[in-house]
Amino acid sequence: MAIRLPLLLAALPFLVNAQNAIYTQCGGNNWTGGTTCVAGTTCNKFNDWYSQCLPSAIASPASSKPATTAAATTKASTSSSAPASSAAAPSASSGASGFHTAAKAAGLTYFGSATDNGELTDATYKAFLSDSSVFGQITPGNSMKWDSTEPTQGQFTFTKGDVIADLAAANGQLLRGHTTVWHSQLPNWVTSGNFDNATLTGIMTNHVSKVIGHYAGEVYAWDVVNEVLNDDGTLRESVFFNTIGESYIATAFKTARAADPNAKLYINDFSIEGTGAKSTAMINLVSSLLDQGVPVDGIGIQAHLIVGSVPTTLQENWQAMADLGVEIAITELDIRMTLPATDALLKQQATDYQTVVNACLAVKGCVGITIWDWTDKFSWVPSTFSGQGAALPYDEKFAAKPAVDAILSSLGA
Ligand code: 9MR
Repeated sequence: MAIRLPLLLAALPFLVNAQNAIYTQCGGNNWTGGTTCVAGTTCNKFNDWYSQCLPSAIASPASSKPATTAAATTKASTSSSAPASSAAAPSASSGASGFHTAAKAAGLTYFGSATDNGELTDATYKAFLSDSSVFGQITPGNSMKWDSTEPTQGQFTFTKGDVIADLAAANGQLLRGHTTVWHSQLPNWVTSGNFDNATLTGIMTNHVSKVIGHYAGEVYAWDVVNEVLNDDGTLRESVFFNTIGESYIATAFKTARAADPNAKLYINDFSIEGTGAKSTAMINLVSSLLDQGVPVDGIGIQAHLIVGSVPTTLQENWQAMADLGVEIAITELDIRMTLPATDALLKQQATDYQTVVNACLAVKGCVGITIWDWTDKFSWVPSTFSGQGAALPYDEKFAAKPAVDAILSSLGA
């Protein structure tokens, strides 16, 4: 599978003519372009708003899939109801669009995507995000953060967060809450208030209570605290740590549990993908919290990765985390590259996405994977890392990259 797509991509220059090229749009509501795909490809309907020219081998019904298609890595642990092998693409379209369906069949709870309010004005984007065979879970990228929900002390605004929550409900998707206590995207009144310990503890618990309470019953899992560790494994200095001390973490979790007893409560961080000082510190921190009876249900691994530099110790590291008895989730996956995106980089990216998916499938307790949005059109990467981008499985024009097929292959689709 990994070989077939690059070969097709390499053949691209010879295939292009008046017909639609591979991986370009070929239909959908309001689409005025051509609807005929080049030889070797078939126009596949993703949803009412988007059809795309895909390799005919992918588009074919399950029975005609090439024997070389990778079989599912059956979820190591999980329930006996997980199929032992790939439930291969049941229709022409799902073979190209069914991340979540494939993830479920492979034993995960969900495959999801981050999103953001402004992006939802793009009808094609919104329609694909809303396809619950593709994404069974969504995360608001910004609209449940402190600066959005309590920009002025004591005045809570849930308008934007509610849009995402309502969308998840309408689509039948799980919702991840992100995030209540974080050093970043805090309003000035929090960071510059010079509050004493008791006052800031009250402010923090009120915030956690109000926000998680507002969404009680709607959120599958909350990133209760985000990025509390430094890269060397020490606790990050923040207004919360500096004023309250380490206990702010336990207090936030206890408050979250009281606000929504049914939500999974996560500690979320970056650079804890592979083994190392920060991962060890995370394991020690969660172990200590659990020993104290603090209600931590999961560790969120952000996974903002770099093409060609994915750690080799993912599975070992995630298993060590899961061995604590908590869930593991890949919460913000993207794999960036130095632009321009070449065939070689896209091929490596596909392999790297597979490495992440395979590691999650192999670890008992790894319940789901969320990509940090699905299209490069709305990726945070280019504005943060100059000269880098192309980090997501779909490009800025919504065309599938090799990573799409690679992810599906790892998931057994
Ligand atoms: O995707 C988010 C982007 O739109 C914001 O500008 C940015 C501001 O901090 O936050 C991004 O999301 C971050 C997430 O909340 C926490 N982990 C890192 C993510 C990427 O920066």
